[in-house]
Amino acid sequence: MAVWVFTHSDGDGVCAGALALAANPDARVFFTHPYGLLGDLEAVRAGDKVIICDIAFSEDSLLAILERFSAISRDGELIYIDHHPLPEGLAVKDIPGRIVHDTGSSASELTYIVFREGFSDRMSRIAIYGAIADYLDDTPVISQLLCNWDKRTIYLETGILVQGLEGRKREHDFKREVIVHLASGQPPSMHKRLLESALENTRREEEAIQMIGGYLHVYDGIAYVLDFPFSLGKTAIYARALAGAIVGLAGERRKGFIDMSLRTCRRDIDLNRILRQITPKLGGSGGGHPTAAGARVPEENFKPFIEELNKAIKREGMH
Ligand SMILES: [Mn+2]
Repeated sequence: MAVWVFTHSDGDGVCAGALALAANPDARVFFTHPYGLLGDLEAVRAGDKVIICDIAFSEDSLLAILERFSAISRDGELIYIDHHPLPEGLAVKDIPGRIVHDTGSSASELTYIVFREGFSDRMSRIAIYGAIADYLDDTPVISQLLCNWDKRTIYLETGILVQGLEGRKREHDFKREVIVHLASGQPPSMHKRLLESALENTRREEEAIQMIGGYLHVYDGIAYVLDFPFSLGKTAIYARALAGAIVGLAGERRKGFIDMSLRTCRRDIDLNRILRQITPKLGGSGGGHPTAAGARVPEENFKPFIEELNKAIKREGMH
């Protein structure tokens, strides 16, 4: 019987994966994403134990994924830990397996709660790093865990982790190494390559901040930047801030589509819900969290997409 950990490759996913690995030292760790999960689960054999962290359900393969979950938990064990909003109409009780789901907490916090009994006290900081990485450290559990640490050191370590992972999208071996490092109880700063990568990326970010203004487009409440060679999420944050817009968007052309990240600071706007509504009509897909989300639409539908998005944020913002 094999143990598998499938997790997301961002800061929260890496911390959740490290906690799952610390609790299951024989597990093989793989990185995946909502659209890759179904295919990646093909490697699982009857009787295996599968732990999935920080991977949302993708609407287009939902039924097939639920069937796969059912087969895995029937023959072996399946633990699904996530905090992305569920697709409309799907409830936790409809998902086969052991489901730990809460949109108010990071996947790292939830993974920590699942496995906490076997952990030494020092493992709690991994849950805190992951929570901060997803801007979800303001929860009762994380606040309680933070009491045992110096917040300033924890923030430095989280910064090194997040900045060090930045821009290394497909470097799965490097990220697996970071997971093994964290699972062993060591902090991010003790990993030399991660630390160097963090410093390098932070220098690049400073340069990017100086240059984004030259790429900025504004359409009413939306500030957007296309094909700017930097992190989409961060570019979306700075584009919004520079323009004083409601929503910031950064996109890149890929195989006839625009892949994008969107950010807002407005709590009365739910980007996840808006994107799930408007992108299918434009031949795309989208979703994520209320204030931080992603989407993709065919290149030729980008302008109509911006118009629809603007109408939707204007409507929501009136409440
Ligand atoms: Mn997450």
